[in-house]
Amino acid sequence: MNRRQVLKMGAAGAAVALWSNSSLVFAKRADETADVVVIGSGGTGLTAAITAFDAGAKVIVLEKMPITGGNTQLAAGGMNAANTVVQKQKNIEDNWQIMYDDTMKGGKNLSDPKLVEIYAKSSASAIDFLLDLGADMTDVGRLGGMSVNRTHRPTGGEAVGHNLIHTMRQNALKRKMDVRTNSRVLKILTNEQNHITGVIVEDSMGRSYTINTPAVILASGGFSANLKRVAEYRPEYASFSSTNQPGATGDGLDLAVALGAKLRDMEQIQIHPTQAAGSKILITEAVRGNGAIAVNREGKRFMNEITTRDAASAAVLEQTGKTAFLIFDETIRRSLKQIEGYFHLELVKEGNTPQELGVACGIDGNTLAKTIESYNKAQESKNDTEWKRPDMPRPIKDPKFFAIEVRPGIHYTMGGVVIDEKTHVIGQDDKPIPGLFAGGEVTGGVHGANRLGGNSIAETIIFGRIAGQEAAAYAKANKS
Ligand code: MEZ
Repeated sequence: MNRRQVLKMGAAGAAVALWSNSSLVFAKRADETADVVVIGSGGTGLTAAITAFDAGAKVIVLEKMPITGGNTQLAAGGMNAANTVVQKQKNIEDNWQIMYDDTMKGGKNLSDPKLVEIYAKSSASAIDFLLDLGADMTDVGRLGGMSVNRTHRPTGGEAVGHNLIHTMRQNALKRKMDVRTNSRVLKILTNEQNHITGVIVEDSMGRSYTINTPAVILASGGFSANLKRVAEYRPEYASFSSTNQPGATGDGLDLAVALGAKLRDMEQIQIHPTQAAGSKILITEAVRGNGAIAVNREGKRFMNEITTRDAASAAVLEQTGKTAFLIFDETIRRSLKQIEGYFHLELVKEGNTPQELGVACGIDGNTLAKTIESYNKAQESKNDTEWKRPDMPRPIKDPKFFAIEVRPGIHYTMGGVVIDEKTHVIGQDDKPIPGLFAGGEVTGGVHGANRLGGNSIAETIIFGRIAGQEAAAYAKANKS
């Protein structure tokens, strides 16, 4: 390496490089300061960062992975919100109380009612916030366990996560915000009173440095990609694979626990019923929401396809081979752009008729044809006497016919650090740890024993905003 290369590296990495006796010595990077440090750059982290920045705080976002976006960038289904401007335009009647009831019921009443109330009441303004940032939330559908259409997503079937993360990255760029990838937080620092004083960070070249800050927002996500940790809480899931991005390992939980944070509901781990068999690809619940049915190897339906995830996963696991086939047609295919991705990944089998499709899947074609015919009758009469599916938006009769084989996969960790209504992280002494805030999947309490599809994106935005506001105000009051 010559001197010019070294200097270039130093500039690119903001490092302090010294040239001594022909050998390269990197000094420890100089300490820095911020009002608010955000750990994680998924939906919660970027929302919190933008909110704190707009409230006047100097913010640094630290992301351990090489790209921003976390699990949010993979989110496909949509974001739940009640009584929104978009629902009103579409004459959909909804209110926070129904969303609250659906969420509590979906979570088997294990959720923290205070958090769920804030969540449901703040959801409409979270949609306004996203529309103001430039996100597309103008289509509304329904996912499992909801009694009203309230899943907001881009019109035309673009995946919600791609749209949101792209919008947030653009907003961060526009504001010239300090967002650092390949930056892992090794430790959160506190003083004798356990007040936050800073973080120690490791950069992409293995150098550590300190950022002095009075406020830290944990937005580091869950641990569904950490199969060892999952198996510690749920040994029966040891052989499952994960739908998550590889960074979802739960390091943020360790950082918080080291400061005395209290955890809750750690054994509540969600299995998503439809991961493509033999791959890690999540087949979004929106495929069922938009009209697909699920059949078993015998060619028969075996559940209400839009029931809650725990019930759907349990039903799939009871079928022969512990897998199922999602069945849809050209009209459903056209209703959701993401389905094209499944074709590109060669996950889809097809036939010109239901019989042909059955043969392609190794299931009896005549039985499959009868199942589809009987579903179409139920769809037409809006009465699914067999499985009581409440919402059947489209029949399955527009050739070609398609199938994707699916099995359950580890998707979401409902447990995490305990927070209060202002996103303060609560310690073992049941008091807030001063200066430590958290939102999103690293926290527990919103989803109880089972999260409804579309409720996590909502959580990231709602609690990301609260954390951003609270941390910025705290930093202002505690700068010294
Ligand atoms: O909220 C989710 O996890 C979700 C909607 C996933 C999906 O099936 O697309």
